[in-house]
Amino acid sequence: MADTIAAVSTASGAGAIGILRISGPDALKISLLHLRGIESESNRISVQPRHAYTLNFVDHDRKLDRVVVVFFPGPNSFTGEDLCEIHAHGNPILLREILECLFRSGARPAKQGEFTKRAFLNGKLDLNEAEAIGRIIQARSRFELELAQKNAFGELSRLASNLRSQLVSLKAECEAEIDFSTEDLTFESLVQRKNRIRKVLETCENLLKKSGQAETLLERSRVVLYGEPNTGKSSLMNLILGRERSIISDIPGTTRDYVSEEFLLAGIPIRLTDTAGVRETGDKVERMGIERSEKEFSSADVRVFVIDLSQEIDWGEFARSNLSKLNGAVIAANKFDIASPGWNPSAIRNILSDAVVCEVSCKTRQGIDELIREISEKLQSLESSEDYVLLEERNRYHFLSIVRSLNACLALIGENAPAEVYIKEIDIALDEIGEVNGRVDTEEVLGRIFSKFCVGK
Ligand SMILES: Nc1nc2c(ncn2[C@@H]2O[C@H](COP(=O)(O)OP(=O)(O)O)[C@@H](O)[C@H]2O)c(=O)[nH]1
Ligand SMILES: [Mg+2]
Repeated sequence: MADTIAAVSTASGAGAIGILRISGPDALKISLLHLRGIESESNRISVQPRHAYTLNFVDHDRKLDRVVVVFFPGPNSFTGEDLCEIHAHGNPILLREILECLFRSGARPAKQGEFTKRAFLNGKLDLNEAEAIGRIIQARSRFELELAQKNAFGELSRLASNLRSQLVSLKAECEAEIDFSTEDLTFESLVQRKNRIRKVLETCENLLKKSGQAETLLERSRVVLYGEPNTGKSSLMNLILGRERSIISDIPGTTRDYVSEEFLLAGIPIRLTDTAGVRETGDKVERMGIERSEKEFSSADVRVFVIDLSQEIDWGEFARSNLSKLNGAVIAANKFDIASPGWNPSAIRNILSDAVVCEVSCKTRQGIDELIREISEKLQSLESSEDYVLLEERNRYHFLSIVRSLNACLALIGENAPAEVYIKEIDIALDEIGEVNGRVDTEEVLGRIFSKFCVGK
């Protein structure tokens, strides 16, 4: 029989409210030892499930707080056990005192992820959903959150169940052949069998590929500002960042190495980089800086090419030297406030028909919001979560094993091996897909998964 655990479930630090959870067979009994105001007329305690009670929380006779208490009897609770939620004021010292009272009355401190682990053990969640909760709590970007939400709502589990039933019917078919067949399989049905194996194989390979791409996207996206000296790259850096980071000067060649800052742009974690202005120079240090700028720019996720509209630009020459760099970049046409009279955005659109050109002025701030919007749209198009599924390390391992055994299976069929032999590979694949949906029973694996959670989750 499980014991009763308790922890503060809201984030540490001060907040309007802080919530404690107590889960286990004595959750209600222990809570009631400290709650006053719930006695009915006959002095017998009757607590309605899922009803919010406003009560006093006491330590013996000392009143600690006015709290809201909700009781969720098992199995209809998050953990599947009797669970009590105490909503107190969110002062960490107060929450600690309430928690100490619960410990003194028989609860024990919950370990990391123990509430979610109990939910899993009681069949309230499968392992993918439990892992997804961990990611929802810790997601650092909207993209990561969306990926985690998909898994929390069972997308991966459904996919695994579907693959599992395909493998089960493949296995049944092979078994029937082993048990009953007096003659060999026809050529057509063997081709069909191979195709069905290939289909499962491709789904798994695709999943691994998509997950790999999602992992890359979870890294900070890199936005790089690039252009000739004095075009206003450092001014733009500071404006987008919202504070003075780069040195701005009318002396060309001021920024000699790139300068980076990490922050959230429209909810997306990025690293914004201001680079050394690109020009012909005899200065060795400046040349090194320019080489680094070129490298940063060519490998950026979103490239912002800054031009200075106050200069007369020979667009033919400009196109010849920069076409490959302009392709796919956001063009920040800066110093719009002092643009030369000949300026017209069509000058760029004639060179590059689908160019994204933003007329901006760092001096008047005109166009800056549109520029930021263009950059974040580019970032979002990188991160359309629809196309991606995220596999936690554990599942990546299982899907890799499935790919390995199904490839082995196909190779065996190719060598005319009998069904008795290659059915073993299908068995391995079936075991692995079972693990994806959480047929995990070793304490060690569970410990590893839930230890990534924080206490109270
Ligand atoms: N009039 C005007 N001047 C600007 C604008 N943006 C930057 N500058 C000026 O242009 C000079 C070079 O700016 P800076 O940001 O250091 O350019 P960088 O060399 O590309 O980093 C500075 O004197 C800025 O004040 C703008 O939009 N309008
Ligand atoms: Mg600069």
